[in-house]
Amino acid sequence: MSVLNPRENPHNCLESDGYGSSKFIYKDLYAFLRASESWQSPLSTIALLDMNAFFAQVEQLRLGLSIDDPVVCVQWNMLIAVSYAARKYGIGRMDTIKTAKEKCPHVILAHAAVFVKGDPMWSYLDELPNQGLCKVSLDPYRRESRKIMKVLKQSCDRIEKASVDECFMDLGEQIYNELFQLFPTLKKNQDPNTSLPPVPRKLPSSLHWNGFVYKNEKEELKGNQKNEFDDTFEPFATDWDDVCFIIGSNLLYRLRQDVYNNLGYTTSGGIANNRVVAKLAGGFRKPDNQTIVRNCALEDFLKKFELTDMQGMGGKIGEQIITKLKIPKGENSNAYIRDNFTVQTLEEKLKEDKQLIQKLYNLVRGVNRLELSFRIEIKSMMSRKNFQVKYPVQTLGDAFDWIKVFVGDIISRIVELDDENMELSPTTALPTKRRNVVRRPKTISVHINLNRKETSRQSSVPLYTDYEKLSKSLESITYRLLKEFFDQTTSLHLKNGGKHLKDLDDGKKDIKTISILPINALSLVATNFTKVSETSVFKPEPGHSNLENIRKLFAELDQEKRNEIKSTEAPLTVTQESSGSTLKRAQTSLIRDLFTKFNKDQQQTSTKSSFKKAPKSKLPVSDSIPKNEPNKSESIKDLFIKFNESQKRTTDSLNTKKRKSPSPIPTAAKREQRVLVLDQLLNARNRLKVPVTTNQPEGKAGTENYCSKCEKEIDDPMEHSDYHYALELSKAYNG
Ligand code: DCP
Ligand code: CA
Ligand code: CA
Repeated sequence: MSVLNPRENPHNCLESDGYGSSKFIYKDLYAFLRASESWQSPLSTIALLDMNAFFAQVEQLRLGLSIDDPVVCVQWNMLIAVSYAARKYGIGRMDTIKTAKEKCPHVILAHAAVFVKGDPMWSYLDELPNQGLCKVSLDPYRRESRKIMKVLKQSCDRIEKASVDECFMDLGEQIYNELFQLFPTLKKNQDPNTSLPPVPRKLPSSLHWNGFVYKNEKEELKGNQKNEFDDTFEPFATDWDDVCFIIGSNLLYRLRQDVYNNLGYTTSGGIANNRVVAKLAGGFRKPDNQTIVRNCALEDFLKKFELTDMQGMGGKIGEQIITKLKIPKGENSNAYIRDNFTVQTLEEKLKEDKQLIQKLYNLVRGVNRLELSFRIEIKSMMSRKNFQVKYPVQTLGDAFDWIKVFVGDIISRIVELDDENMELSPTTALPTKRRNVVRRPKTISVHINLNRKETSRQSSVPLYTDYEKLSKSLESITYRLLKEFFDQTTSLHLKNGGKHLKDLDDGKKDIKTISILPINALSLVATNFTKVSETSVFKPEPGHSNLENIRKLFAELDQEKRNEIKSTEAPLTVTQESSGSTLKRAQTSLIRDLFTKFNKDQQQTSTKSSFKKAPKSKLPVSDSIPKNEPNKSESIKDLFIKFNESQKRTTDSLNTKKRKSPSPIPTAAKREQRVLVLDQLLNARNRLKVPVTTNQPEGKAGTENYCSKCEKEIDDPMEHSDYHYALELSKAYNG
């Protein structure tokens, strides 16, 4: 069922097929209680959730656009994600910017964020970035992906992140709990081998299928064949597996609603007894819908797909099997193999290993129970750039500029890794021993592609938990490796009269200007990840401020854009419902500074927060700011996040010239919300503010420049107060 346009459930009760006995036993239900057994149960209920046109949706929301705007996410001149609104014009991923514009002249092109050569922080550029001087950053999408996972983890802890935009969930445990609540005929503590009672004739009135229930052929023949996509089909529950799927379909729908209500993303979902079919089901009705493949429809559903669509059978391997088995053209490969081969005849024809034969035999029957993996095993991280002839990398400085980008890229992935390992949610799926663990690469290697030949140099790296120390250390080690490499190759000597680096480095000349033969590509690989220590990453380290980077990070708040906001919106006047004051420039700049500090924390320590459940609304949570004063439980972090979101959206939407619909809510209301949040922030700051001049020891009275907390003289009371504020904030933020 659609999250955007839900339909009312009929009020009549769903009926089961009769009073027949169940083919399941209590053991099948008890298996739900253990993650290691749940997926193996004949009742197993696995869901797949996949984001619709993911990167395009991220860009659509970032730019404050509506779901009806034809947004496409672009990388250079390629389309990497196409919104469903743009798909209506026939635009697909194979289009280029040019062909997309031909199909839809008002298509909205949103280029992915990029690292600009020399800058370790990614940013969104206002114009199409220069491929020679930029490298795409996928960090914004990974961040959104993490947010989505956090929302989902609040309700389901058996979750496997399968890619940046999809995950599998084992719904067994929640189904188990609901089953025993809803069906008094089910008794706990029964002998595991006892049969389950029959499914009651009338199901509890709360139970209805949610989504598109795939019909098997018999049902198809009975019903109206023309309506293949019949969303109102509510089949009988013939046994407990159907009941599990009914409950599962409601759980999945609620999860999809959570994602939409909290973050604004639409999704598609699938449910089946195993992950392979759940994945196929997830892609069956897109966007904003979900498909349920009951066990009685499994084989018929697979006829909609070919062998090569099945997990592990894509590409050559599937095609080879089809050829070897001589499957006639026009026949459905899954059905043909199922109907014409036994394990033995498959062995004879294919002569492949036994494991593959058994896998194939099961796959075409939709029997492929595979475990979900809840662990995050990072083996390596790579950041790479192929250089264009027009923008050669021909000095040590050029190479160093790209190293900075690679290190920035890898650090943001390490932040993400920490975030996942430090996930402190009580329902976290990570085994306890893997929680609170910081993992760092022990080895770094730089790969230099020179004259189309790839050479690498590697070194061990110190295991810093602190991001800034790690980043500086990665930069300097990689730079050293590069210098060593060039010093040992003719690349540098040829360009510098046969001289070595030590001859060229006379202390006068910046050695970064030293020429090298142009390199084709450069990459940095972090490997050998190892556990470092406990929660040290989250300790605030005010002494290691990284203001320069933060300023860059907030390039979006640059003067030009501020002016733009001011000219469009200033002054930020609070409307009647709020306090009635006008925000002074100083206040906004103070907030901005605090915000910068906050974001530094956020950037450096990442987040271990969980999302608050938003009021059920069609708007993303960031736009749904309550109109009353913040209560005590509303953390400063939340206020900052709201401010961040509202600020970002306005700034971004102001910079989107091509937008059709400005944002999901009117600008005036949004402005008012932002001002309200700013006020709340100011109040919050006042609550935390440190008394800088009180309780001075004797002799210090009257001095403004004394901090009682630190018991020392300070230079700038305002800044110092902000330093304490940042500490408090960090405490509040880190719990
Ligand atoms: N992606 C990419 N290049 C590809 C495939 C995908 O950059 N060749 C990125 C962009 C997609 C995201 O991964 O938005 C998720 O990929 P999907 O295959 O799930 O496709 P979408 O989410 O874009 O669309 P759909 O709604 O069909 O799932
Ligand atoms: Ca997707
Ligand atoms: Ca996907």
